[in-house]
Amino acid sequence: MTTTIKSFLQFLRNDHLCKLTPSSVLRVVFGNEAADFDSVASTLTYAYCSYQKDPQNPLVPIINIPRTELPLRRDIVRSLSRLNITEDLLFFNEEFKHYKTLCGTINAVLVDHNEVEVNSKELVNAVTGIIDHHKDQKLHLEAHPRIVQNTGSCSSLVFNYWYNAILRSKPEVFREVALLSMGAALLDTSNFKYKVEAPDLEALKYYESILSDIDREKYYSQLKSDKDDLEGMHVKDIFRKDYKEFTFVQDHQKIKVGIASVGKSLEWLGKQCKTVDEFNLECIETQKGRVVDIFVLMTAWQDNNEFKREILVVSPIKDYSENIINRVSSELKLKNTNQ
Ligand SMILES: [Mn+2]
Repeated sequence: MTTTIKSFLQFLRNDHLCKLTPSSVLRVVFGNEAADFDSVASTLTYAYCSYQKDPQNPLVPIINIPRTELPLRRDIVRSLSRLNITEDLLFFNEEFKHYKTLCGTINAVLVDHNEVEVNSKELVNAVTGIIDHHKDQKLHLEAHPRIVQNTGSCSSLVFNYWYNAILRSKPEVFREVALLSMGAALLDTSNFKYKVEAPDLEALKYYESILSDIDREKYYSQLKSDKDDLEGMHVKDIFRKDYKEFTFVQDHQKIKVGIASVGKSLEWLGKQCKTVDEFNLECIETQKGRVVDIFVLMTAWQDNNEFKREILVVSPIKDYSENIINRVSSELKLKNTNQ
C-alpha cells in the first residue's frame, strides 16, 4: 500500500493506467476548470483517500486545465513540490482525453463543482459522486457521496468526509492530506477569517491536531505570496491565470464576455510591458484570441491597508466599452484613472 501521494500517482501511471482496455471502466475525480488550489487539493486528496479505502478501484485525479497552465499557479506548484510531486506525475486535460480513447466508459466524481462543464461533457459517461460548496444544481441525485454544502473551502468537506470514513483509523496517511486540505482552506478563508462555515471549523480542529508543528499564520502567508507572485510572468499568461467566460443574450443577440481577474494594479501590469501601447495591444490580442465580443480585465489589490479595484473593458464593437463603463460607473463608484 502506498503511503505518499507521490507513490500513489506513480502507481496510477506505471501500473493501473497501463492496464486499460476498451472494456475497462475508468474512474476519475476532477475539480472545476478554474483549477485553483481548492480544486486541485480536493481532487488529489479525494483520489488518494479513496485508494486507501478501496485499493481495488482507484480513482485517477485529473487537473482540469491544459498541462501548460500549471506553472501559472505558483501556490499549487510550490505546495506540491514540498510533497515531492512534480508536474510530470500529474494528470491533465490532455491525459483525460487520451484515456477516453483507450477505455469504454468513464465514471467521474466531481469535487468543487456539481455540474459537468461543457468541455468535459463528452468525456464523462456517469457522475458517481459529488462533494462541492457551490450552488446545488440538483443534478446527479443518485451520486454517492453527494455532499453539496456551503463552506469556505470545498477541501473542508472532502477532508471531513474521508476523515470520518477512514483517516481516523489510519493516522499514517494524515499528514499530506491535511497539509493540502488546510492550504486550500487558508487561501479560501484568508486564514479562517472570512467565509468560514461549520465544516471549515470542524476540519480545522483535525488539522490542528495532525499538523500541531505547523505555524498556521506562516503557512498562510507563504501560500498567499506564492499565489500573488506574478513576477517574470508575461501579461498574456497573467490574463490566462484566472479567466472565465460568460454568454449573455441581449435583443436576441449573443454576447460573449471574457473576464480576466488579476491581483495586481493596472499600473503594475503596464510596467510588465515595455510601453503602454504594448500593454493595450496585449489586451486587444486577448480579446481577439479568445474570440469574445468584450474582454474585461478586473484588478483587485491591497494598497497599504486599502482594498482597491479597477476595471478595463476592451471591445471592437462601437460604443460597447463606453456604454458598459458609463452604466457601471456610479454603481461601482468608479473614478477615471485615464489609463
Ligand atoms: Mn472551491
